[in-house]
Amino acid sequence: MSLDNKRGFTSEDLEAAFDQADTDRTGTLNLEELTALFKAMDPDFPENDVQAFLKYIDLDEDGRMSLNEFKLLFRSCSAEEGKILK
Ligand SMILES: [Ca+2]
Repeated sequence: MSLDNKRGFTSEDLEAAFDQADTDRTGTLNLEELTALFKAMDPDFPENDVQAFLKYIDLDEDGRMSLNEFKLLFRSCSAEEGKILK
């Protein structure tokens, strides 16, 4: 996967992170779980941004992030950052 050499997020890393964030074991991340995940990575991460992320990536609009949506989020992030950095 092309992701590996960019940010160091492998598919397995993302699955592990997702798994850890899914504290109630529903297989999806709700806003609360997502907020906790982002805060764990960056304590100053604005909650509004978490909401915006969720809205952006939540294609089926059920208010939860699936593992696939989660992976898409990190993929689109690193792709965009790659563009900006170049
Ligand atoms: Ca959950």
